[in-house]
Amino acid sequence: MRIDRIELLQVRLPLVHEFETSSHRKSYLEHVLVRVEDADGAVGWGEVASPSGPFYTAETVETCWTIGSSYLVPALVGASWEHPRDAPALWGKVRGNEFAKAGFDAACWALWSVVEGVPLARALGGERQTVVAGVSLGIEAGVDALVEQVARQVDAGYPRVKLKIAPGWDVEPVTAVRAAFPDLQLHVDANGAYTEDDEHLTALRALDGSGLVMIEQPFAPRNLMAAARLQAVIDTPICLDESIVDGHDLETALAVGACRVLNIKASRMGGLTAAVAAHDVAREHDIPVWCGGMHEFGVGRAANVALSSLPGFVLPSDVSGSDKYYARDVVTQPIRADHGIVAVPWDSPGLGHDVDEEFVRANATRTHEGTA
Ligand code: OSB
Ligand code: MG
Repeated sequence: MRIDRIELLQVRLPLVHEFETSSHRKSYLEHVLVRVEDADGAVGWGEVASPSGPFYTAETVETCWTIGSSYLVPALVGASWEHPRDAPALWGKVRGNEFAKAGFDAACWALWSVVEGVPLARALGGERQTVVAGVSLGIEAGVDALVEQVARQVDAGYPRVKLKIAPGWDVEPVTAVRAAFPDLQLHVDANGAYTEDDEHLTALRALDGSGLVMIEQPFAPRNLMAAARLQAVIDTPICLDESIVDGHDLETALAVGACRVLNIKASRMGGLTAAVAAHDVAREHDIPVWCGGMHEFGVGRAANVALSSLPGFVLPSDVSGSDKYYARDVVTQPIRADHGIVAVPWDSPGLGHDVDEEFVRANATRTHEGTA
């Protein structure tokens, strides 16, 4: 396989509802779409889902644009490869920059599955034709507003709700949501905002009594030992997100007992190839996994749905319908959840969703082209 033309399109879409995490608040997202084309005109799309600012990880849209246009486009365009799992080796000398790489890796998988005539889910080793979606709710102005948001999602049929927490916004909102929804699968995500200070540890240990499915990323990404120490004294499983960027991180986390659940994000790990490998390792260790989200547009969301169809993804994934985030999406059949169930495209080749190129181009804030 050989890609003759690569186009990068930075696209900006407003969020239906502002989203706040422990680090920042956002009202729109700006992702870079990667469009790859072979000599026969077959096309594959990938999405670089980096947040705008360096708060989730070190990358930003700007760094992804620079790395993508200066290093990844030249590494991929005109190169020959057999299978998408071989594509990451083309940019193997580029360190870090996983979000940027992930968009290119996904575009290769999408193109390859189009050319081979197989749905992306099957190309990745997926086995399920539906996946269960959970929703992720940001920090709200107050507890009442949060309970109202949870009620909306429960009414929509989502079986699992994750709440963003931060020091000072933890025990109180979680207790209120738990009181209102005693049987809901509930989990919290701190995005690394806690330390091992007494006050923080007291709050985290208090959450242990709330019947949470997991506590996600309590401590800073590299602080695996803090996660291991907390996991040793609480019953609630700790899930890692930001901490696990490659297979070595996963090996270390498992060895020190830093997590009992893994959030797999292709974006965070440099692509679908790495995500599938992490899934395989987690499965060997009996670690349940689920697919995290980065508020992806339809291209990235469709790839996440395909990934979630692999057998180790046994917990609900953050692949809620795109209508929760965007009034209009970049694909013409937006991803929809029906009572928390999302259909995996199983009969059409590639992503299984057509990209609305006119809409993408109309909303592109900049473009770049590389040809062989
Ligand atoms: O930690 O999962 C996270 C969004 C931006 C940055 C980090 C995270 C998130 C989400 C989004 O929780 C969930 C979704 O896309 O549905
Ligand atoms: Mg997370």
